[in-house]
Amino acid sequence: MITLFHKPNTRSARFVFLLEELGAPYRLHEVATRSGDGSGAPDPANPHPHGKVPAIRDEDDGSVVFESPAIALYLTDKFPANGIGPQVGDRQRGAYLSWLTYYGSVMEPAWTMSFLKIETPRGMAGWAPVAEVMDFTNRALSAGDYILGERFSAVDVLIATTFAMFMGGPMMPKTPLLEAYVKRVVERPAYARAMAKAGGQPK
Ligand SMILES: N[C@@H](CCC(=O)N[C@@H](CS)C(=O)NCC(=O)O)C(=O)O
Repeated sequence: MITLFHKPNTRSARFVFLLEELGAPYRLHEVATRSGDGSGAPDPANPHPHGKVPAIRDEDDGSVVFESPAIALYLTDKFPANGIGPQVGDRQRGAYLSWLTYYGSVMEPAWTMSFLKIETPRGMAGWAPVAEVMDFTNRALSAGDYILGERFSAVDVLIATTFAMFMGGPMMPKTPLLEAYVKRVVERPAYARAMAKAGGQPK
């Protein structure tokens, strides 16, 4: 049994989507967090070190996992049956790990810098400018329906749900390719089930 520490309309909603895709046994533990306007406070019941969501606890052994790429990897390794996360020995494992990490370490900082209108210091920052990130992503999606080609994976759960929210703004120009990609992902039955349970789309 997986406990997902969750708050509606946040990044944790996409883990309801992933858990639904995986057919994993889970329960939601709704917690309070700080909000962007400075209101709210971390919930002492939330095991995330910074009081953020998502975090999960695996009730089988008490393991706590935080940070979205780590949670995605943990869950797809633990529940491998439907192939949403390429396993060790799969030729796509390397690409899977790279994209999960790229999402957290490159895409998110690039989008945040772009939102804040701060230029990425080349040669110093560990990520790349948003235009390069979007170019790379568009090129990946030109080769197949999903980031890993023809195979839907947990990488798409992270990336497509982000595009669903922000595409069309200056940091994520809308392209027919990205629009079709988002539609393909959010039309999955697990997404509708998850949004009904999560109390709102990821933000
Ligand atoms: N790097 C974290 C980010 C998590 C995060 O910032 N979550 C937001 C909600 S979308 C949050 O909990 N904010 C409350 C806070 O910053 O205290 C991840 O990808 O899991």
